[in-house]
Amino acid sequence: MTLETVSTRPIAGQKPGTSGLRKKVAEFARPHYLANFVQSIFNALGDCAGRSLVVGGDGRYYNRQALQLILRLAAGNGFARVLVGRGGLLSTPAASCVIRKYGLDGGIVLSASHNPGGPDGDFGIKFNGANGGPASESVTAAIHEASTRIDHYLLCNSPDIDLDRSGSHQLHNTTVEIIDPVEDYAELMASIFDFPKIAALLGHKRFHMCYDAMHAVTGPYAVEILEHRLGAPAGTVINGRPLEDFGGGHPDPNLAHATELVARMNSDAPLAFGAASDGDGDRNMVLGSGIFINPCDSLAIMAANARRIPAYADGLAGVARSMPTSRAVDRVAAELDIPCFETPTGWKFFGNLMDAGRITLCGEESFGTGSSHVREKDGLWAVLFWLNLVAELSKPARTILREHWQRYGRDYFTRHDYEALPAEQAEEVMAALRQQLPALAGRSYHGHTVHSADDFCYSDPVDGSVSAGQGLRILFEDGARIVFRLSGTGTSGATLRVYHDCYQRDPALLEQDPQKALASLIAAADELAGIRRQLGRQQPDVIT
Ligand code: VG1
Ligand code: CO
Repeated sequence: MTLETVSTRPIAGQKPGTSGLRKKVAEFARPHYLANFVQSIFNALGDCAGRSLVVGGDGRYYNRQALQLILRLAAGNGFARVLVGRGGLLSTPAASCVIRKYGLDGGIVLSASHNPGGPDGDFGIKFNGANGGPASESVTAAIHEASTRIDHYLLCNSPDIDLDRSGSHQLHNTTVEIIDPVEDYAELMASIFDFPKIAALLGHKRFHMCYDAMHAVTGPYAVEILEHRLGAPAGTVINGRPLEDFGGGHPDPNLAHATELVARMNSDAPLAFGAASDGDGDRNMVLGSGIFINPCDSLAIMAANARRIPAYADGLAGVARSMPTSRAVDRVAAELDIPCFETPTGWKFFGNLMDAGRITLCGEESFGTGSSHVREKDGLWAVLFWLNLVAELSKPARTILREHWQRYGRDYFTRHDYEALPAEQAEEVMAALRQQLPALAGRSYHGHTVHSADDFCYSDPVDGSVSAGQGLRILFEDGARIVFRLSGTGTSGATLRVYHDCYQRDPALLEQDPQKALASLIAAADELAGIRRQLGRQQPDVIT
């Protein structure tokens, strides 16, 4: 096995977005594209000799080819040890778990998360650091910067490795170990939750649940944990086999995409509990019978009940949510008298708060919830949290949700996405709105008077770093709020996300359809941004 230096030139556009670098498969498959980016990660890290990494992905198309190349590059760069999930698989939270458990220097996760896969679909790559979390903004910037200066990469001319069998391989000075992708993660889950209690619930004749893995990475994890370790009947996990194209589906756990789960929840033999995860296993959707639990409410309920879960019995250091997430968790934090932080969208902003011991739980409206057990959001963890709560409280999920609203009031929330907009047009709409912000206070839109408006700027309380331009916020005098931002995870055109929320504490008004409860705010958002007028869109493409 020889080491080779391959000459290359910078490729434009290798700039990671909200969560790593995401592009069409065809772009990643271009000559030098992936090698350039991976070498840029290594260059940003500095001397890689003697270091250790974990690598794995969500199993989508191009996962295996990409992995083989990354292993050659890692060997070329002198890494001492690289762990790889068997079959090339590792969910995002499992990769975070492995980095932390084995004290590795970092990890590379191959995933475009909830974006569709297949030859015409998307591929993605993200780098996590030694704390197990997504690279911070400064590291991401350094990687991008390295990609603009790259002139060669280092490769070990080694043959492909058998990814499907556990075992050890030597590539030059690098030891590659194929590990069980599920084992460490399953053990971690067993150390957090009351498995015997959940097992009793799952074994109960009248409790039926369904977990939709959407043919993405969580299938093997959910089968092992729910069916094998917790004794749920075989077949509890549906679409459990990871497929390169996710079976043609869109591995995004929401009511629009988890269609098989939704059908089963509403069938003649209704289920008590349903859940789904996304491509790389970091998102979750939780359904009670006849009810959808909004992720913002889910985070608040977890915070309010955390002491009932073994790992959080001593209480929470604090909580955090991304800015567009509703303020339901803030109300719980105020009552618990613990700090509540508001961060920009994307998990990378939670890491510092966790490392500093300032928060235990955090979440985003985009079906992401997590805790300091790893440094990523964690889909299956959230599902187990809910199952543990249902078992502990001996109440159905829908009752837990309704009682929470009765006690704290309800933060109605909805996000409207306008997809595949011409990028320039979307930028123009945002720029026009940004310009108007200082003049908005005092003006009224569909019965809501603006209190204040700004472009969210975050100062990290731990390292003092500042992240500006994180979303346009319009706060109204009645407590309602609208947020506008452009997605940072798409691969073509632009997606405008409009987030609406308002607070209701009247016990008689807690069970409305969010689209109705928020109708005047939705109309206000349209008027403010000119969604129909400027963008010509009559309705959103996706409502969550
Ligand atoms: C979206 C979500 C954001 C989430 C990100 C990554 O980003 O809004 O909350 O952190 O996806 O999720 P954006 O920039 O498109 O709004 V995942 O499951 O891709 O890791
Ligand atoms: Co994801």
